[in-house]
Amino acid sequence: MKTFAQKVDALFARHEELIKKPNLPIADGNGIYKRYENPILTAAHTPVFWRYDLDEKTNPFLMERIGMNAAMNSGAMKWGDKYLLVVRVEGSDRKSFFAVAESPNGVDNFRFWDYPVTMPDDVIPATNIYDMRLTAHEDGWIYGIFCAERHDTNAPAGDLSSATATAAIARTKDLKNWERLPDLKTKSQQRNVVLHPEFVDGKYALYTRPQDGFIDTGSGGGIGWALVDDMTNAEVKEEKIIDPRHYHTIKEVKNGEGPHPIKTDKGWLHLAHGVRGCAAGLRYVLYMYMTSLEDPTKLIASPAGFFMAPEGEERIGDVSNVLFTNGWIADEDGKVFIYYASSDTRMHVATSTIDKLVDYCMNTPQDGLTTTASVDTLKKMIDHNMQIMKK
Ligand code: M1P
Repeated sequence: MKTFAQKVDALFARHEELIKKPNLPIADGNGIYKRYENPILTAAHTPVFWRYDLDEKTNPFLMERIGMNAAMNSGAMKWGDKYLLVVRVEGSDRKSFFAVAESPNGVDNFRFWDYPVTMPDDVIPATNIYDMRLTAHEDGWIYGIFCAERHDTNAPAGDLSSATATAAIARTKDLKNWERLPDLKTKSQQRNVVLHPEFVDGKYALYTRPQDGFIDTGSGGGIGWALVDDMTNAEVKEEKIIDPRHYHTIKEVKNGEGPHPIKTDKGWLHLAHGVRGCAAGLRYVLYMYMTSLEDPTKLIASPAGFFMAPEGEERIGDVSNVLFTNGWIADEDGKVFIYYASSDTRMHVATSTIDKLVDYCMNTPQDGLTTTASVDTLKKMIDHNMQIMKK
């Protein structure tokens, strides 16, 4: 029979094997991006010493004491030569928290730092926090904007589900020590708020997602834009919708900015999620768009449909049929690492390049919003290809 020490060694060995598993790109993609064979992070990637009490006296059966449920929606940034994620880890108690994981190459060997992030509370403490977008702003701070969820104090007695969503703001210089700033003041609830990396007209610029309720966006028309004077007391006074929702599209029910856009010489490259309803519930997919460098509120490219949708194992999880993104990293050489979560359960990576993503945005036909328009677009491509194929 194995001793306690041998069982502990076996746990660590299995964990090391999981973390060090090479992750190879899947051949035969669509030419736009490459998916990879394995998820990059799961609940099982969290350190053994987060989950097990390793003291034989207090845990003689070597049982998991603190369960982890998911490693999902992660902010991302390059940190020196490391690819770094601020992961939304969800415990089996349903509380999410942030934890940093780093990789030497962006596609495998992601390893969590020893301790999770200690995020200071705002004046009214939140019950749950999640989905951080990281922005290394030109003011010199790294900002993290995330959702703070609280029980709705106006909910009728006995309603223990109604909640409110607010954009919470924190900043750091080292990703270890975080200064919490007051939550964003807005007229409506907000989730998926993202800080633009540059000043615009001398102000901080935010991508917003106004919503009437915790789940339903209601009258919130899509991804918004707002300028604020001061991040230490951020207030949205005016909000303009820059990427609207539309009937019978992949973003009919709601949409939300992913990570902050990447600056390219053709415009700002955006990655977002779109949601539609169906008999199986809500379906979350990723889509892209571009805005002008001269006027970042001006849409200059809006390819039709989804950029990525759940496939295979990605379709299944705690909240099935969901892809969600809040992190990507563009390397100096133009390679782009797209970090996305599937079904609120695990993290994946896909890779592409700036050139390919710009080409995708600029040259994928727009959504004509009707079947007739879609068939016309399709016929144009077939006609063109018929000429090519005759040669
Ligand atoms: O469950 C899917 C996603 O639902 C929410 O996204 P949205 O704000 O667009 O409704 C978020 O709770 C997100 O974390 C989650 O992945």
